[in-house]
Amino acid sequence: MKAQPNVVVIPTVDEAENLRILLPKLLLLDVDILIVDDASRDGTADVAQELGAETGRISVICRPSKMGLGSAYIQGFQKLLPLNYVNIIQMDADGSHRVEDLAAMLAKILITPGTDLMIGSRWIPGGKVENWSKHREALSRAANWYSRKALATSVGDMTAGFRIYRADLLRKMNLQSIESEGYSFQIEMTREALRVGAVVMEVPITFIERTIGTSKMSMPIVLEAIVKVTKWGFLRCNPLK
Ligand SMILES: Nc1nc2c(ncn2[C@@H]2O[C@H](COP(=O)(O)OP(=O)(O)O)[C@@H](O)[C@H]2O)c(=O)[nH]1
Ligand SMILES: [Mg+2]
Repeated sequence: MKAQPNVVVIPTVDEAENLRILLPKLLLLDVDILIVDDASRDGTADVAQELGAETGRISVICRPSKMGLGSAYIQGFQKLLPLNYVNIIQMDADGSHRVEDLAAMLAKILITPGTDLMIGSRWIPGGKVENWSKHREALSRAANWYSRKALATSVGDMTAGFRIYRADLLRKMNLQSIESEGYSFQIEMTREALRVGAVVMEVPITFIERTIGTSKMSMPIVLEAIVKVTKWGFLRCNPLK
């Protein structure tokens, strides 16, 4: 693999039907694709491997069990960094992140060479969420407000999973230190990016809740985020000597 300057990492658990829709659209962009699949039982890895064999632009890491979103991304980044891609993209498999928004983000990062991390943001002017209950929206807004206060940043959507990282930024970050698995993975990565001085740009996107398959997130993952963000807020106010 390495036919393109950009590569999209997509973590998956039981997303075969979604990948059948997403991958052909993504292949229209200048991107290679890496699927990190955690023991899907619906043939997700086969869908990716078949299309990979046809195009030479998709590879798959198959892991033996559901090991978490955070470790899936870290394992993906570690495989890709030696391959010298320029941009490493994070995207969900479930159709929530639109390919047309990615195309706009790639066009924008091309003309803003100083940007180290581009976040596809729901919670800045122009950003939108479709098919979410008021309750789900309130939870995400509250999580982002709390994270901004705890980490003292102005990033509007810290839990966003739709991002373009410059590979050079990921090389500067201490990826070994990242230990979150769920929503807090995105917050922890933002925190680490800011620690190494990243220039972050947010671009408004339209996030569409999935219509196929089910969410893999759970209450323990929400609790992980609350506990971790509170700890980071405390550490910021009381740095360890
Ligand atoms: N490899 C891997 N992928 C995961 C795991 N948990 C979630 N995902 C994938 O991460 C993406 C986002 O998860 P999703 O269930 O849609 O979360 P939600 O959007 O917050 O409801 C999807 O592509 C999932 O298949 C995991 O433990 N391992
Ligand atoms: Mg989702």
